[in-house]
Amino acid sequence: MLISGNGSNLQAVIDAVALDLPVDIRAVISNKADAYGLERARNAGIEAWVLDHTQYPDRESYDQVLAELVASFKPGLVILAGFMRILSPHFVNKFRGQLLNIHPSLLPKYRGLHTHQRALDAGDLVHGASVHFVTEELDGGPLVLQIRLPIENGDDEEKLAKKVLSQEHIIYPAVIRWFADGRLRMKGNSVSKDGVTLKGPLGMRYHEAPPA
Ligand code: NHR
Ligand code: GAR
Repeated sequence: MLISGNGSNLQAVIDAVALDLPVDIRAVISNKADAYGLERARNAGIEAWVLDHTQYPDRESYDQVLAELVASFKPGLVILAGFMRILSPHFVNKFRGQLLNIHPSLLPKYRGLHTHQRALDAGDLVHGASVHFVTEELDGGPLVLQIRLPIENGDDEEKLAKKVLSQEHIIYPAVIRWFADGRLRMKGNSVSKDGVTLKGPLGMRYHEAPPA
C-alpha cells in the first residue's frame, strides 16, 4: 500500500484483514518520512518503507525506483491510500489493472486536490468518495464503487472531510475484497465484476453495509 499521511484507510484495511479480508499486506511505502501510517504499519507487523521524492531530481527517476521497490514485493494489487504523488505512465503501465485509488469526490467531479472545499463552494447537496483503477489520466481511470452522502447545513471542509473519510473506510475494504476474490477486473477503460461489464460505478448509500 502506498500512503503519504495519516493512513486511516490503511488502518481500515489492516482491521479488515484482522477480521477476514483475504489479503496479505506485504509492505507500506510512504513518500513522506513523518507519515503516521508508517507507525500503523509497524504496529501491525507490516514492513514500512520511506521513499522520499525530494531526494530525486524528477518524477520519472523517483517513479522508476518506486516501481522497482513495489515490484520487489510481487504484489497482486497495489493500493493507493492517501498517496499524494501523481504517478508517471511508466509506473501506471507496469501495474495496469492492479492499481486502485480512493478519491474523496464523486468522480468525474473534482479530480485532483481540495475536493471538499470545491464541493462546498459549488453549493453541491451531495458529495462522496470513489474507488477507481488508476490509469495515466489523473483520477480518470475506470470507476468501481462510489459512496454518496448529503452535504448538510453547517458542514465545513473539516466536517465534510471527516464524514467522507468514515465512508471511505467502508468502501475501500469492500472493493479490495472483490479484487482479492477474483471478482473484479479492469477491462480497457471499464470494469467487470463477476464477469459483467459495469455501465458505470456501483453505488452505496451513506451508512449502508457494503454490498455482498
Ligand atoms: N497517478 C496517476 N497516474 N493516475 C491517478 O489517477 C492517480 C495517480 C497518483 C495519485 C491519487 C489522487 C487523488 O486521489 C492519485 C491518482 C495527488 C495529486 C497531486 O496533485 C492529485 C491527485 C491524487 C494524488 N499531487 C501533487 C504532485 O505534484 C503533489 C501534491 C502534494 O504533495 O501535496 O504529484 O486525489
Ligand atoms: C482520504 O480522504 C483519501 O481519499 C484522500 O486523502 C485522504 C487520506 O486519508 N486522498 C487523496 O486526496 C489523494 N490525493 P488517510 O491517510 O487517513 O487514509
